[in-house]
Amino acid sequence: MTQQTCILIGAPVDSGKRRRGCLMGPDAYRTAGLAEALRDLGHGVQDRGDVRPAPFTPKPHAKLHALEETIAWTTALAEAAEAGLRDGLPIFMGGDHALSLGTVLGAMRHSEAQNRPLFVLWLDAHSDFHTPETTDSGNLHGTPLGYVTGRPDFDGFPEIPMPLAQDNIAIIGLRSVDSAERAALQDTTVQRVDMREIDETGIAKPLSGFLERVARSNGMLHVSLDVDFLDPSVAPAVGTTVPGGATIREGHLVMEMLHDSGLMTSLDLVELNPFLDERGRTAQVMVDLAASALGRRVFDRPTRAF
Ligand code: 5AB
Ligand code: MN
Ligand code: MN
Ligand code: MN
Repeated sequence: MTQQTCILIGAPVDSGKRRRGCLMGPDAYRTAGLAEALRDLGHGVQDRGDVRPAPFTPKPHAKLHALEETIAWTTALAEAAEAGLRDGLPIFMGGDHALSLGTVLGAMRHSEAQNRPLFVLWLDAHSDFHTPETTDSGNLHGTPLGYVTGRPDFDGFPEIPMPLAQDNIAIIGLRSVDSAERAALQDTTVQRVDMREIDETGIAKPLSGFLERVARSNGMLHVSLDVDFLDPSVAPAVGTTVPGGATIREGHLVMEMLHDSGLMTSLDLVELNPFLDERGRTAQVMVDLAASALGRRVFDRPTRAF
């Protein structure tokens, strides 16, 4: 197995929505033994501690929640992501999904510098494709894919260098998409895999199609794992539960296929709210999934083509 240098980066972002608690995520991952699990697999592990937002002045806004704070996080996390990618495989311990406004931006800058295309795998019940104009809730954790694809109205956010190509995005696990997001996504080539498709064909088929495209383009691959990708019965510690999610087995299969592919270059673990957890079980599930993505196996078996 290829040894990696895993760079753990705490991103205690709690500004992407109104319900509080995701700021405790990084310490929950530390407590659940993320670093130890990765070291046991033979990887080098560096915990860089928690990122802080750039300085900001909060302003009241009619609709958007904590806009200035979220912009400040985006600025700081994009830099942390770029630096982390230069040194190894960054794993962002969230924090709500607004953190990906920054981490994907940093990955875009890095891939541009490397002259390699960036691909993004979004494992989520939601499509997170809103703009600050289309969101009804005003919660910016529902906007990162809108931002990085260059959708309008992200005033005050760092400039997007070159929008992420729609062809380079797959969203897997969908079961809650707002009508404005649905309408916007319909006009795109973003690969959208909902729970029905997963039930009908299995999760491996659409994922392997996507991974083949990444491999063919010699792409870099950023994976963003939202806790609510999983069914709430196995991952209860999340504010936005939606029934009918991925099983533990589907989650592990995805992670094992990512490992077999050797393609993943950065990983977000987002939306864990330890305040809502039951004796740390969701934190533990997320640590186990991260370990699978970095090579944990029950038995060694010949690596299949993905
Ligand atoms: B998450 C909703 N679409 O915009 C909205 O958890 C939910 O990062 C967004 O996927 C969920 O508020 C954001 C209703
Ligand atoms: Mn999300
Ligand atoms: Mn979600
Ligand atoms: Mn959520």
